[in-house]
Amino acid sequence: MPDVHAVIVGAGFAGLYMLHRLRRLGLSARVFEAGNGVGGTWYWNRYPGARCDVESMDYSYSFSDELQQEWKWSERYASQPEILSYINHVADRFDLHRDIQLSTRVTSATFDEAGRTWTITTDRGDRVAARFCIMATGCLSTAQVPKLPGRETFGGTTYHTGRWPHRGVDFTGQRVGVIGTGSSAIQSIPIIAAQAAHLFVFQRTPNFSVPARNAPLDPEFERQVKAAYADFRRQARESRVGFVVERSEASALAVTPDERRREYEKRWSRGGLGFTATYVDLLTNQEANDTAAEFCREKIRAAVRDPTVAALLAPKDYPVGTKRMCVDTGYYETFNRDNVTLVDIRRSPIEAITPAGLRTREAAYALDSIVFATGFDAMTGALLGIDIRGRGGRTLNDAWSEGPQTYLGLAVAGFPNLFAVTGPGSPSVLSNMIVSIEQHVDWIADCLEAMRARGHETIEATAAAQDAWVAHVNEIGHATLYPRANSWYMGANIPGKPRVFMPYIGGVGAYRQICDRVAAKGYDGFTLAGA
Ligand code: NA7
Repeated sequence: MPDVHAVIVGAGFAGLYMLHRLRRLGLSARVFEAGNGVGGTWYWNRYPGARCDVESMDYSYSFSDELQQEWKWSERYASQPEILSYINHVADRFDLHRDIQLSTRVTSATFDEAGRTWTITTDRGDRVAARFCIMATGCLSTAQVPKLPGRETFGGTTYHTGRWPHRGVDFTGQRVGVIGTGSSAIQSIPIIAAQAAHLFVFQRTPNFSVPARNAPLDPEFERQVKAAYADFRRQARESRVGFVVERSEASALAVTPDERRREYEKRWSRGGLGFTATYVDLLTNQEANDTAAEFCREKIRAAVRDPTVAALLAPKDYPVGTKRMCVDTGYYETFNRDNVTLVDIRRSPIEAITPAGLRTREAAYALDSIVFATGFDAMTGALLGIDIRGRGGRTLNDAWSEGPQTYLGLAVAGFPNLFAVTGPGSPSVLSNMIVSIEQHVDWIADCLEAMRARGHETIEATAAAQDAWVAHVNEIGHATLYPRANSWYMGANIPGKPRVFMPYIGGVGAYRQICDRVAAKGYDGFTLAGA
């Protein structure tokens, strides 16, 4: 007999809500969390300037109307500390802590076919048998630090943005190097630059970034949303990306250059991620995309005084939006400061970390601190970091040796009773994560309830349904411009990782309908078995 109905791995937004839903069904669950607190991404990513780039009225749970009515966000985009206090509030309010074991990393999960149970072990010596194993491990939770020679010889201090010290870091008077120019770097660089004696930014690939236009939350907007929150949430669930943006159905090529410019200007001054929804074909037609990319490059040239630096900051070799768009506050302007130097490590790569700093092919840089803003082994890293063994002892690493294979991003053939919340093959990182998390958690909870009602003990994706889903995810991914970029969506940031477009780009509304249809047809594409 299993010890609990389900083990949930991770106590971020996904794990907490999963626990809450299972409790409401009267099912026992135990949560293991590697951090010494709940919050997942928002527990770990405490770098200066860490902030959500989905707006705060959207980036929150919708499952409790009392919660969403009572909670007050202070800004248009919530900061990391505010989101973390929200998550802690949720954990307290719904009495979740008592089933969560912190500072405990799950090391293995093994399916026993005879007993139809998962055995989960941890680095603290726990060994728990569960009917279901639910991976709420996050899409961006395995920090990636490049294996540069000499790292251990560095005489100063190194940091990774996703493993930031809780006490905070004061860079005053220091020579600081930031490696990477993704979202985390783009948020932290303006703040580090204001503190440091000198900041060197080591850039391999420039990114497109739109201004956030963050501000205190408009009380009138808050009042309007709260007066009709149910409808606001419904629209988000039915949308493409899990929040409503003004979305044009026109082609960028069907309007005059003047009209296009006006429209881009309007979006740019509004700020935020809606920019790539300006025209319907920006992410499917290179020529259309070029018009938006050139607009962004002009903005960079206008913001940065030194034309050489501006040219280096302007992305040229991939379509705008095909690497995750960044949202910033004063990023490009930071390069006008006398104490900031941009170093092109595409032309002159970092050769080694040295006791005094680092060395590129062309020059040596003396540094007191190095900040690795080098991202994550996205979408699969946390899952493959656990020794997961399904039917016949087959490992997930083996099953995914050519890239992740899932049915709906929720389940894997050969791994009965294992679910992934926002796994590869679901909209996940292409959406407002909270909307996608709630959808998956609700789907899984409903599934477990239906199984209990019908006396089923196992559910497993069929290989045929999985193959068809993987082909569909690929087909629609490759109908877009996304595969043209070396992005973490493609696994391109991790040396040796299979190059596969991992998220599902069909949109969260359409995807939800597919999942609902699967359930309505008695879990089409799954095999269910009784005791
Ligand atoms: P990202 O977006 O993956 O950015 C990582 C950055 O680090 C990016 O500029 C990379 O350059 C750079 N990088 C990675 N490895 C190296 C090595 N070996 N040498 C030099 N530079 C390197 O991670 P973030 O944490 O900024 O953001 C992750 C997501 O969190 C973000 O998209 C939001 O969804 C929230 P590259 O582009 O690979 O050339």
